[in-house]
Amino acid sequence: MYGNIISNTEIIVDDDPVKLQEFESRIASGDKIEPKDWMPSEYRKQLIRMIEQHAHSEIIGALPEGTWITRAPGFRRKLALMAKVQDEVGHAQLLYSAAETLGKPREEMINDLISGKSKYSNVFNYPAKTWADTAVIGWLIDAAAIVNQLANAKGSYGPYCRALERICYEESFHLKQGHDNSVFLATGTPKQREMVQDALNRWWKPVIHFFGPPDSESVHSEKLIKWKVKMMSNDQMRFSFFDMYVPKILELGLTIPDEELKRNEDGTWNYSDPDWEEFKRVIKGDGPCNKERLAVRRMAEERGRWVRQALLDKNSKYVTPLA
Ligand code: FAQ
Repeated sequence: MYGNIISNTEIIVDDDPVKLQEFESRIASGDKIEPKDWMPSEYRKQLIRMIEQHAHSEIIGALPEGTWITRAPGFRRKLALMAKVQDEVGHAQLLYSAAETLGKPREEMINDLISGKSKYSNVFNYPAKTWADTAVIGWLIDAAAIVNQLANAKGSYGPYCRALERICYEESFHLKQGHDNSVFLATGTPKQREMVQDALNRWWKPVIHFFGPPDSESVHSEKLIKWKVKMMSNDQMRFSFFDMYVPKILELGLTIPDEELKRNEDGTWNYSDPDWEEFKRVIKGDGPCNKERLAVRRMAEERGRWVRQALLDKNSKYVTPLA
């Protein structure tokens, strides 16, 4: 038996070499792979890992900004932030559905998140200390996410690409909301400028980490790029982000907290060591907010259990029969 799922997520690693070759030719010719198509077990496993981590990142990503909804200055900003946070949770729904097409049940994914088994993006383990942090998250984290997602939306797995395409439309609005808030603060009073500069100083390193370790240390990139799951390497994404956003940050009169940041003639960038040891600690669960984030998620799971049970119970007084 080759490359079949033998339980929900346990996978036999041998793959039929003939089928593997056909699969790789389809990918090379630009075909999309769909859930019922044959795929190597490693492709399935890697997609589950990546899409699931992405889904967790969206749901946990709602938390740092979510704490600012009640404190956002003015009703219009509260409304915009509430809509943005709601969108992020919606993205998690789309992504969990895409991951489910590969055979891993949603409940198992959620359990792996709250037990700490699954990873999610490093950036959401830092606190949003002031209103300016929400501006910088909305602008630069969403921008970083768009660089990644626009590229991967052209990848090989149909359900993930379609989810990413829709997500990118919404993230583009988020980016405008974050940019608008950042411009407002950067062109405001000296105190407001100081707030947004402080926030940029706090978020710069986590944003650099966001794209993953340098290519020389990336574990999965080679095969993911070969199978068109990742359409750019970690460094290519990071450099593309620098190309687009460094000029925009400087345009606002802000200072980037890295004196060594410089574009080279070949399109690569020099930047100071952003403390990759910190990155490793944070993604292993030892960042400033990891415990708090998972505790909130665990509480939400526990508090929502009665709703899920009521929906599954056909005789429940909470469920109106459809017919
Ligand atoms: N954080 O071999 P590589 C958003 C791990 S959505 C945590 O290079 P890969 C929207 C990696 O998992 C944000 N862990 O990995 C929003 C692996 O560990 P493993 C999320 C990271 O997969 C905005 C190990 O390091 N986006 O922001 C990170 O080839 C605002 C080795 O690394 C996605 O998930 C990290 N940053 O490349 C929401 C996009 N980087 O699993 C609210 C999809 C690496 O072996 C507010 N994912 N690791 O234990 C990807 O494109 C890729 O997974 C990368 C990493 C590029 C993130």
